[in-house]
Amino acid sequence: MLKVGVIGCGGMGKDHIQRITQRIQGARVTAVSDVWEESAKKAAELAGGAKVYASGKDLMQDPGVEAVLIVSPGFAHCDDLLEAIRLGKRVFCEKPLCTTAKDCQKVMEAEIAGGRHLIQLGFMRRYHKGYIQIKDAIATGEYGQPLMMHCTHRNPQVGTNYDTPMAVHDTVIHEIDLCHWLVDDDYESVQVILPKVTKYSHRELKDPQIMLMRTKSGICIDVECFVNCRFGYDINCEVVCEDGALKMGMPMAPSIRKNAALSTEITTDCFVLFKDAYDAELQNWVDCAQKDVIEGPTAWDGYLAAVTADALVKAQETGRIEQVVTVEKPDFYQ
Ligand code: ISE
Repeated sequence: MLKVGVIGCGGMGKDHIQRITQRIQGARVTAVSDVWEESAKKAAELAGGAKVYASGKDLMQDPGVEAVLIVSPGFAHCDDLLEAIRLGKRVFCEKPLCTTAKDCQKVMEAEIAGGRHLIQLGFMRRYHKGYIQIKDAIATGEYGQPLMMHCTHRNPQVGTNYDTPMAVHDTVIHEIDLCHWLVDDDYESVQVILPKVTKYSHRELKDPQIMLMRTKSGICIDVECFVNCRFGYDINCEVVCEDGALKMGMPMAPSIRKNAALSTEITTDCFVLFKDAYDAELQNWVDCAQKDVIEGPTAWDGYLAAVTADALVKAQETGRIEQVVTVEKPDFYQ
């Protein structure tokens, strides 16, 4: 039984605690920490009585914590990640790895210096059946080389604190990771096109946006990001290859004939759409602890996402094509 400490007991932290306690095999939550004591205490109850600590550093000293889940705000990740690496504890870290590319690099370097793969990043969409089917189909070689990808990422609505850069950091960050994983390629350049703004947006948010990404081998990806689309949480992905086009089966719901109409439900909630993916990613992390490997997204993926996101935010401002300049991918992550 893997003994897990959870750092950060907000909504997502509690969600993961319930997941581990109720649905994941082979793990239990033995300790929790949060800057808000009340939050930590409530989370400890959800886990069926875990120890409560005031900080991630204290929690990691507990010998009853073999592995940690970092679910605190992004700005707090770097220090806890470095401490976990120093102590040799396995980590599942929610996105982002760190808030700056420089900090992501520091974490990669520390992990490489330690010589063991310890960090899995929470890009859970890689565990969604629809994307896995597309990746597997590409790998058969039957459809030739991928040339283009068309994605949509639509939310019914967002809060008034959601602004233009958040379309990159909060939303398209998923496609940034997914697309390079699907075609096993890294990014070369990006551009953002800003269409007419919807009446449902506000001054600080340009919505919708079209984000373009070109990979090193020349695959062109377009992502429509529309976070006030009103009609649902609508996620689509099509990979156009030389000998065929692969479109993800979405929505995963029956089409219903009734009252002289044909309809298919679209959920409005990302946690409903990706529930199974969240469960599968954590189960995989727990299972991998037995084998001392990491199969999911790594610190390299976190670094690449951070550099690509920075370039996209710059492109939102300049309207120009911006280069994605990374260090060379270390052998450790090949
Ligand atoms: C949110 O944080 C997510 O991760 C959702 O998948 C995304 O659709 C949404 O825009 C984000 O705010």
